[in-house]
Amino acid sequence: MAEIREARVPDIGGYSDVPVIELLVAVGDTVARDQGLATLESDKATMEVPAPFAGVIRELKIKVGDTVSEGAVVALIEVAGEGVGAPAKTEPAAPAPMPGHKSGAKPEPEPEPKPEPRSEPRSEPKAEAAAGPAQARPAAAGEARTPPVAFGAESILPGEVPYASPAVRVFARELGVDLSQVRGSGRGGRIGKEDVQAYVKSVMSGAARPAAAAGGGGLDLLPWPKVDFARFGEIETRPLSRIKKISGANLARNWAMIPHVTQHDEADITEMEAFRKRLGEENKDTKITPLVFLIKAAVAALRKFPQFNASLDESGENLVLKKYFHIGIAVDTPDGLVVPVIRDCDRKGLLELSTELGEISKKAREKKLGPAEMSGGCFSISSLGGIGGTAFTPIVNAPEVAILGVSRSSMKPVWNGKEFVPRLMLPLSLSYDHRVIDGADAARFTSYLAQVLGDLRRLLL
Ligand code: CAO
Repeated sequence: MAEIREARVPDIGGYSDVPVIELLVAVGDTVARDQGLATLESDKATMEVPAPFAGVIRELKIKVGDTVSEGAVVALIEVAGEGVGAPAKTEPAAPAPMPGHKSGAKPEPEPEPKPEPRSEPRSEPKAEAAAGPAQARPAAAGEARTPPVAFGAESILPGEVPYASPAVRVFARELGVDLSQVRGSGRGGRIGKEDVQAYVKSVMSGAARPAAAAGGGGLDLLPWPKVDFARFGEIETRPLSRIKKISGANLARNWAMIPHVTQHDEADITEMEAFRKRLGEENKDTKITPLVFLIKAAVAALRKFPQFNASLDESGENLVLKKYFHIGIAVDTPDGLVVPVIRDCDRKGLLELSTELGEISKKAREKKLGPAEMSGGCFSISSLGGIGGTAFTPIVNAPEVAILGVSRSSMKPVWNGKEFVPRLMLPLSLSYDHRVIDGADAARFTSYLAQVLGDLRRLLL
């Protein structure tokens, strides 16, 4: 006899008003017990609401964009089975906890499932959850508890990428796909089912090679050291900010996947600085820093060396050359590094760029940048010149192929052929993807940059 029962959001570890980002089923679908019904995403974790019992989805009570808390009804499921009570009666299923979260003292018909062992690098759903609809079985009487869904904030920690929902992980595991090899096309690099499918297709067509098959490929790194720091003294543990988690995951990938080399150089900006000061006096309402001159000089160098204004495509076999000049600027915020993009820098003057730079820096620090304002960059500049230092090695912001690091200018004695003269020298550090750019080209690029900064008339050429 059929019975309509409510599937509710289980204990999600104290989170409330968590956005629904994905519905994993539709009305009329047959679902297995434990199968994902919807994906929730808080600022710290992605969680999947599992079906507490097998059956047919009769009604969905939530939609993408809603926010939900523990106990919210997600769907009405028609459960077929014996002894499940009166037909068409609506009966809530007791929400059970996610792993690692304590439940109330309700009598449970099944033994408490063990949470995933902490030592596992990535949380994976139970094998049972991988059964899928084909192996759906009717729920037995009293079988209303929700098994754990393995997910937690740690799922997006830099060391724990990739970022994918449990359903996608199950799907990938069924196909034997290592998710760390898959590029996510979703928000924040989230991997969807279609990304896994695209990866499988590219492997089958020979366009991509799994790391393990690449002969000595794969990083095969030691696990992160586990240290009980409290044994050595007093400690305090603070969670990483969301920005740090996301940028950390990107930086780790870029550092691991791009063969980096950094070319160092110096530009004589004595005349440029004199001009900048004059411009500042004439335009007291606008803060004009050396950075806007660097943006213009970078555009000139990108024009002259188009392979720097490029990206490798997904196959890694083609270089996509860009005819536009959108420059990413690394901005230091209290929560971490963000890289807003200033568009069409070739068409903007120093004053317009200064105004825009001020606006995006302010927006970045107020956490008001939208994803569109941080995408589409061709080349990035990371300036630590306002702070100090003589050189550093910035990490290329993939899929760009180069990034310019700028340190603090200082007066130096420079030999002019007859004598040492005091000149204001600006340190430049260009990191580049050596798969695309040769060392000689990098040296030409920084030399040209230095020439342009040394004599701004070259911008007119
Ligand atoms: N040499 C000497 N002085 C410099 C300089 C340089 N290379 N670059 C900037 N300055 C001066 C500026 O002229 C300004 O001087 P005044 O206060 O006298 O006007 C002062 O330093 C502060 O500049 P600023 O940092 O506020 O402005 P900016 O345009 O140079 O940079 C921004 C803007 C947003 C890029 C910067 O504030 C920032 O966030 N930098 C950090 C980027 C970062 O974290 N990179 C690391 C990434 S890798 O982890």
